[in-house]
Amino acid sequence: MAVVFDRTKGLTDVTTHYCPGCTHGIIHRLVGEVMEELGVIGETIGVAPVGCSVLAYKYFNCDMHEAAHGRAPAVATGVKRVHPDKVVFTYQGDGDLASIGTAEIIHAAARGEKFTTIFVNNAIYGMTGGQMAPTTLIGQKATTSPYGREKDVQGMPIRMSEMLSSLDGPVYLERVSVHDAIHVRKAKTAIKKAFQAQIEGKGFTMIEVLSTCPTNWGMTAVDSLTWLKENMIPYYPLGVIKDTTKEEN
Ligand SMILES: Cc1ncc(C[n+]2csc(CCOP(=O)(O)OP(=O)(O)O)c2C)c(N)n1
Repeated sequence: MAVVFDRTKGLTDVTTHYCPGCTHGIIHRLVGEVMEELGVIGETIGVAPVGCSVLAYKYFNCDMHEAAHGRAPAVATGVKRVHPDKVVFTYQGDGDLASIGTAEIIHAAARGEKFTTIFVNNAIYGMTGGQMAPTTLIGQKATTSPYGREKDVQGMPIRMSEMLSSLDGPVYLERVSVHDAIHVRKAKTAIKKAFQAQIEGKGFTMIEVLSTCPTNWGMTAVDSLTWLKENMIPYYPLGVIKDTTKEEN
């Protein structure tokens, strides 16, 4: 019988701990497929964050390094500088990257560190029980904003990709989504392009992936995909935010 779909060799043969409907699994698969298609599984070192994807080191079939909360870009900086021939990526949630780790990502991007960040923006702190993140939308309920986020109280959500695009260091920043099949394919294309840019020795690359958290959003898996599309994309527009990969180094 013909094999029409197989698990990527970029992932280990381990059942993940993610909640039903969580999109971390899809994003893991895309990163795994990209590593496999580029033939770099054995050449890649990933840095796992603190957050729901804290156990990512068990799921990716490449070498992995754990980092303290928000510090993955600092760890990746050290790893990439010691091993400039390796493909290095960080995998970070919005609490990790846009809150406790804001300084690390800004300075790594500003320095143009030559690694790739996969930024999983699900607009909430998932692991710790649904607290407000810097990316939580206005009106969105969280355990620390039970009446919904208010502009005058918590300020406006941060668009990290746009913020980083003001720096000279990043060479490629794109925001993608995984709420339907077409966008999942586009997300993979973007992740592949970022890895390729890194392999070509270009500077900092980041793919922001709009994601769901059905458990902490209090929705079914299907409703959360619709909520993402109708609420997150208008505030976090999809597309290339910065791309200088075709310019000379
Ligand atoms: C230094 C430190 N501060 C706070 C925490 C608690 N903590 C663990 S995960 C997390 C937020 C995770 O949210 P996010 O990065 O958005 O990832 P998600 O769980 O949604 O995938 C926090 C605040 C911690 N582990 N370490």
